[in-house]
This record gives sequence, structure tokens and C-alpha cells, in this order.
Amino acid sequence: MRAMAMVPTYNEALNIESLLREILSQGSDIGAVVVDDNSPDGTAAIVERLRQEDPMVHLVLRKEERGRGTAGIVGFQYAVSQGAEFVIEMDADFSHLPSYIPYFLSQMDDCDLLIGSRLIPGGGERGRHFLRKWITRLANAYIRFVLSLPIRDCTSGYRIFRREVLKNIDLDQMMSKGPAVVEEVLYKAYKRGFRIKEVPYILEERKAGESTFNRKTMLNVLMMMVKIRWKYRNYPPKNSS
Ligand SMILES: Nc1nc2c(ncn2[C@@H]2O[C@H](COP(=O)(O)OP(=O)(O)OP(=O)(O)O)[C@@H](O)[C@H]2O)c(=O)[nH]1
Ligand SMILES: [Mg+2]
Repeated sequence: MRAMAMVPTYNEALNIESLLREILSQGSDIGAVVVDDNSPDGTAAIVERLRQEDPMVHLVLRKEERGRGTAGIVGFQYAVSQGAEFVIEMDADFSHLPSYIPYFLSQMDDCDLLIGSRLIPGGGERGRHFLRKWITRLANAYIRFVLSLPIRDCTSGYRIFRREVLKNIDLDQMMSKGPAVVEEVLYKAYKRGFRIKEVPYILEERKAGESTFNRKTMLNVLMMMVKIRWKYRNYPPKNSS
């Protein structure tokens, strides 16, 4: 398998089947792993049915743990263990359209981490309230400042990692249990000196189901940035580690 999509899910029964079918239709060498935290709506049962139909579909079902952060890490580790050369991180709600995957993969020649970016020319967010768009912008301005990152869209959850990145950022030692894991992974890859590139994409509003985004998780993410900056202040570049 050349590339594996890594999709964390919580209550995505309305989206997951069509999403997986669309991901798999992007190429015969593209598979997917869903990391589900025992969603009460039965997401995992749907994935299990698809897995029996198609060996390119994988399921990691977590019965004890819950959280976007730890789910993403388990998913990355799983994809690396399956030998995927590229790991595509994406949400299950169709805000990250699978049709971008072939184009994104074609852009991997000169980078180790590709960020699907809403905040560079050509990128954007469609179907969203303007306040939500401003939250994206303001949160990114703050995160860019706290972490001193030369990246416009630090909060993007649509990304492709070369497997070397995931093998070199100590995935077994992460702080974030929740969505701040997106920035923690990015910051560690940046400190390690991996080549990071932003490619524009348009985020679509969630197709079906309910968002887990709320004020509390957002404030938690903002606070985590200071902790991340401090914890990794001496995180060494890859050659010296
Ligand atoms: N495994 C797992 N996945 C989760 C958890 N919370 C959220 N997710 C998934 O993480 C992805 C992003 O969550 P969303 O609820 O869309 O949150 P968001 O994208 O930050 O918010 P919106 O912009 O409003 O869509 C989705 O695929 C969710 O199903 C969790 O606790 N465990
Ligand atoms: Mg979403």
C-alpha cells in the first residue's frame, strides 16, 4: 500500500461509508484506517462490514479510550506498521474532500509533510458562517505567534506525512489527548527540520452528523500551545538526535 488515509471517528455513521468508498476510489494503492472510539451510533460496525468486503479498509476499535488526540496517534502508528509510504490525515465529515488526494500525493516530491491549507491563495472554507472562518484565522494567528511557525494554516487537519516523519517524532510521547495533537505533531516535525509545504484546498462544511468542536475544546487547544512551546523548546533536529 502506497498511501493510507487515517481517519479518526466519533459518531460518523452518516458519513463513514461514503467517505471510505470515495477514498478507495482515488487509487488502487490507497487504503484507509479508521480509528473509532466505540461510537454509540455504530460507526465501527459499518467500517467492519466494509473491511470484510475490501482488505484495503482497516479498523482500529478502541473500547477504553476516547479522544481525537490519542486516536490520531494510534492511527499514525498503525499506518506506519502497515508499511504505508504516505499517511493521509483527514476528518470523516467530508470537510476534507477525498478528491484532493491524488493531487496532494503528486505534490510530495519536494516535501515530507504536506499541509492542505485554507489560508494561502487558492485555499478557503466553503459553507461556513463568517464567525467560524474568523475563528480559524484568529486561532492561526495566535498559534503562529506562540510557536513561531512559518506556516499559515497550523490547525489544518488535512495533511500528508511521509512515513519517515511519523517514525521520527516520538509518537509514543505526546502530551495532547484532544485536538491540540494536530499542532503538537506539526511542531515536532518542524523542530526536527522536516520539509513542510502548504498546498491550497477548500474546506467544506461538515456533510452530516455533529461537530465535536466547542468553546471548551478551542480554549483548551489555545492553552496547550504554550505548553507545547515549552515542552519542545530543546527538541533537536533529526540529524543530531
Ligand atoms: N476517535 C475519535 N475521533 C474523534 C473524536 N472527536 C472527534 N473525532 C473525529 O475527529 C474529526 C474532527 O472532528 P470534528 O467533530 O469534525 O471537529 P472539527 O473538524 O474540529 O470541527 P468542525 O470544524 O466543526 O467540523 C472527525 O472525523 C471526528 O469524528 C474522539 O474523541 N475520538
Ligand atoms: Mg470537522
